[in-house]
Amino acid sequence: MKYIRNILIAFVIALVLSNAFKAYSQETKPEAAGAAIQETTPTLAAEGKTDEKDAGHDHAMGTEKRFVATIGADGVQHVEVIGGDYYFDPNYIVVKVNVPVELKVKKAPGYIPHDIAVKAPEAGIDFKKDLDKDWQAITFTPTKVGKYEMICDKRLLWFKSHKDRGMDGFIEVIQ
Ligand SMILES: [Cu+2]
Repeated sequence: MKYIRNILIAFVIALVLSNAFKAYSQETKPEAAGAAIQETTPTLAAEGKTDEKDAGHDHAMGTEKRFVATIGADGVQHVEVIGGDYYFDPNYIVVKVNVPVELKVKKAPGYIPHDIAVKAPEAGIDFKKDLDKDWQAITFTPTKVGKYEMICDKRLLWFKSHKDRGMDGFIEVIQ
């Protein structure tokens, strides 16, 4: 029994490592492309250390997916967000101030762990939840108009954070 378990563990480790390697080689690919290497952006830009938000996104879901919440018959703004590798859908949520929000979150299929976090206690929004394959509800009432960052704060070893990979969005609270 122990033997089988060890094989399983080794398999999972190999899977994680191979995925990490794949992600890493995808990241470094632009540097290897072509002879005109002087023309391309310096290596530092590929590290995701740039200030321009979009430059750090190396995934297909870099575009904004906006969702404007409406107030339901129950007086609550219902919002659903799915997090996957490496995106939030939607990634730009607009809610009204001083109206309760029920944010339902879940994880898209896949073995990479993700969470969703907003740290804006000054606006009544302060949560962090590990995403699960089942829907989980987060409730809060935004109390201050503004734009608050929503991220996945996971990171595998020394690789780029999930936030830098695209798990980065906003909750905008409007009047
Ligand atoms: Cu994540």
